[in-house]
Amino acid sequence: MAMCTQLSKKSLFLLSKAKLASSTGPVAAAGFVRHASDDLKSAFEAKIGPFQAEVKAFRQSHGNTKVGEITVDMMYGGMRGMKGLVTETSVLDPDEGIRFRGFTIPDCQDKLPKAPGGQEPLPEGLFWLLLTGEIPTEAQVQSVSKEWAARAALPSHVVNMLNNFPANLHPMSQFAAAIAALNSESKFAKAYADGLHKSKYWDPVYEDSMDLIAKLPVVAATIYNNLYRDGATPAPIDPEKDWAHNFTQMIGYQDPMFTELMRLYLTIHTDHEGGNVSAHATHLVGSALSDPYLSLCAGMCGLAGPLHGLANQEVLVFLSKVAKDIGLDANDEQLKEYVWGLLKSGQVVPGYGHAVLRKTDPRYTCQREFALKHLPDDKLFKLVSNLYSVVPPILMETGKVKNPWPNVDAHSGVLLQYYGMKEMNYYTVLFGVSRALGVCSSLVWDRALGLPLERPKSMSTEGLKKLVKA
Ligand code: CMX
Repeated sequence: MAMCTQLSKKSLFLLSKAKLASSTGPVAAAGFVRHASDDLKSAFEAKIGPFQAEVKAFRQSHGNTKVGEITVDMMYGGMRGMKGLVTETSVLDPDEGIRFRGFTIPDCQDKLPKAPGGQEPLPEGLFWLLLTGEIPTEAQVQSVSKEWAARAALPSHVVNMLNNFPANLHPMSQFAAAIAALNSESKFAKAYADGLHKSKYWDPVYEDSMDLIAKLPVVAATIYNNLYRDGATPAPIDPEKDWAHNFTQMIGYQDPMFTELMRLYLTIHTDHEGGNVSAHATHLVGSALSDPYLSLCAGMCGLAGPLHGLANQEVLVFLSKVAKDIGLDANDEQLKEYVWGLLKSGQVVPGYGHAVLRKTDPRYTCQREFALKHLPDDKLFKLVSNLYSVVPPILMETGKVKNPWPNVDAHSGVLLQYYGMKEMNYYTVLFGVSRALGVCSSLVWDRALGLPLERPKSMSTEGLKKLVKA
């Protein structure tokens, strides 16, 4: 398995602080010229001090202010609605959907830099936004693309491990295992063992996060090629191209529209505030000062559950069954009967419902808009559209589903199928590559803010009964 293009360590444009302070002019580094103002790490570092001070002052004035009540039902009910976490990168409004640092998905589609000739936002831009709170320039985004290209090579033990997994090991298990094994490279684990001062933890956590994000497309491509392309060697990374472009080339997809789709896909799946399973698991494990590789591995194991990220696979399994059992052209009555049959057999309708959202997921809407633009006559898309009108009234009729509307996973697979990616078991890996951007940026902030070990109090039913009586 060929290693990807790797520039030498020195070539990474991580300028020393002294250099940054004395120069904002162009800097030549390993074949490309960059500007100090394009350096993500410096932009992030500049935010740390002021935000630490803001949080400190806020806690000093309001540390004892109550922000909510906890009921017995919340404790048994998956902590729904319980305010218990602080996450800076994004906020999910039940009726509006996600805002990344205050920006909606349409805002991001409008404002974030695009690839030359492209229309969809580059995930690199969203990562910059999540980490710094600022919309980056094109030059800043290009600088992130180059940096990720330079950090992408996998250590040989991870390549060997991936190449030796049995074909019946689910792609998400392969993905999570490879991420855990990558922690041989952890700069944080090494720095911690060497006695790094806690005020500096964020630095190697940032470095690990950048390395990890850079390597994920190579891991994902190796899994894809091993399982579905007879072990084809991933194409070498082009340091002049963006992260999503390099990924699509590595898995052998040449259609520029698939690359555009991937840019959108890898942008919209990044972050969904802090309480979802993958984000919460990553944050929780990171709070034990497990390195970013181990923390993300935990998040990916959570993403692999059918009520979370695996729902994108489940949706395609469901659509394929519908097509097989009643046909792609099934009418509304047939679809209604089919959906009721699923519910009566005690199963969920995958891709519908949400623990927080109470409207159609804007991530669904933007994928629908992509489909209306690029594949309006696709039969599978039409089936998905028909289900959009059939399923919500049925879920409402059950009287118990709090959100009958479609979520992100109801739409993503159809777009992938259209461009030839038929392997539905693989879909959650794509979600995972994207989710890493959100949860890693939160992880870096967790360490910059010095957030402690997470350890909520749990109670037994007996103890809770006594508490309620008292
Ligand atoms: N189909 C059938 N029943 C559903 C349902 C669906 N799509 N969504 C919710 N329900 C049921 C729940 O299972 C629950 O039933 P019980 O009371 O019998 O246990 C009841 O409705 C109430 O659930 P809720 O409060 O509306 O939803 P939750 O917050 O408990 O669960 C979620 C949220 C996403 C797990 C749920 O809607 C679901 O299972 N959806 C299908 C799977 C899916 O699409 N997951 C992906 C979510 C997005 C993501 O994370 O990627």
